[in-house]
Amino acid sequence: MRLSRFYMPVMKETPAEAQIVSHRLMLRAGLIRQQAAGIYSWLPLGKRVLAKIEQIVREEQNRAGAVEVLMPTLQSADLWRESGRYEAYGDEMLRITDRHKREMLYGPTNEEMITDIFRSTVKSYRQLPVNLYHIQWKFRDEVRPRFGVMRGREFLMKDAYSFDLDADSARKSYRRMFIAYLRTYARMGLKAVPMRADTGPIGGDLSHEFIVLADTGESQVFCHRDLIEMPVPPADFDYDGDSESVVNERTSLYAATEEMHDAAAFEALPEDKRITARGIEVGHIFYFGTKYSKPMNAKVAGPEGTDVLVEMGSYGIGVSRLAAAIIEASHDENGIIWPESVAPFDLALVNLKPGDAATDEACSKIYRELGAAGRDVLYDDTDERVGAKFAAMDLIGLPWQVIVGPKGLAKGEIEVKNRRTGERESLTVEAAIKRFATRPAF
Ligand code: 5CA
Repeated sequence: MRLSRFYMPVMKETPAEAQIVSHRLMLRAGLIRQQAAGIYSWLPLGKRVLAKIEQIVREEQNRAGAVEVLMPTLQSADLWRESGRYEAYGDEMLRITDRHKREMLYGPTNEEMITDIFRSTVKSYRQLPVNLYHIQWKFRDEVRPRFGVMRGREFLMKDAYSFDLDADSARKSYRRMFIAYLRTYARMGLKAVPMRADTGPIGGDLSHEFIVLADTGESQVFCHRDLIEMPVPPADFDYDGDSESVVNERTSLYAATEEMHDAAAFEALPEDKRITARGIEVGHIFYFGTKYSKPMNAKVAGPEGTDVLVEMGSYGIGVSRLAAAIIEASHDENGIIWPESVAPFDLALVNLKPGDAATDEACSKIYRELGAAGRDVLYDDTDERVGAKFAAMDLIGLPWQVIVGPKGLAKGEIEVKNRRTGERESLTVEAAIKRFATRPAF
């Protein structure tokens, strides 16, 4: 993409309304724009990041055996009356009446709808287990939407729902998602720690929140230091094999959010292993048994011929929140530093002197060849001042900057800058093309 044709409304000033760094940087780098309290448009750079995050989430869900669907944002109130949550959800639910005076709502979550789909299509235990997920916008009329997309009213969530014949296999489904989550966040460059958590309005007695430690996090959390650096299972992890030891290795170490905190158990840890910190909740998984299948009568014919209520769990990831969480975890005083796996473009190509025949030709070659190799290049071909170009590129935080100027070219060289480390390296045009032509595996 040529910057001269792109739409990237960066701001020099720090927006006054933004209290945390990710919100400030998302506004300044032109990723999002507020439309109403807690409701945002995603501008091109933000949209690209969101798509990258979604894709990682999707790949890891698929790998763990979950199957993608897409349910609507609008739901019928009747379904929620069946589960008893229509009244219970209270003011957080956005209620809508259609022209026929039918009561509808903008979905804050989808347990009821997926249970309805399940009960009308799955009849036998032989069809189990099933895990269906979608990536869809949700609406929760939060009392205090704040920090940009971190706590929005409209936000993008991945929500998966598992159906099993009995508690044992439901716990297996839960562990699959637990492991998929570890991989998902690690691929985005995040260290997310699973912690025992309160189940809130979703319900059930077993749940883990996945927490990224950050000073600006909304939750107070307590955990064992060893959890932070623990390596995650590999891409070829056998989901049909032993998931218990991976999960137990983690759940046997202390980690809890404030609501579930057991001060005595925490104090019993050696002092140098105790971490008390703020955290961002980037995911939450639940096992709630028959909480929805029972009132909604979701049954299958069991092996003995009698009907059995299915055991369920649900598994959420805050997709739009992750864009902000990644920035909280990865930025410096000049702007965002995107991990390569979620960067809106793979690299920036900066032409220091557009109009100069040699720089134009070198840039055009790099742009075309890397484009043909499937890499996403943002080519700054504008007449901006050099200082402004560098400031904008640092602000938007692409992992690499390939800088082409007449002086270097006269010696046959261009410069490659690593945004994270600031390290610079001189290379020939050919060497730079070779370096960036293949997309690394994340
Ligand atoms: N049905 C379950 C799991 S599918 C559920 O709704 N869980 S949840 O309420 O915990 O939400 C899942 C994830 O969505 C959270 O972990 C969080 O990362 C994200 N999330 C929740 N509320 C918001 C919000 N207001 N703004 C941005 N992200 C949010």
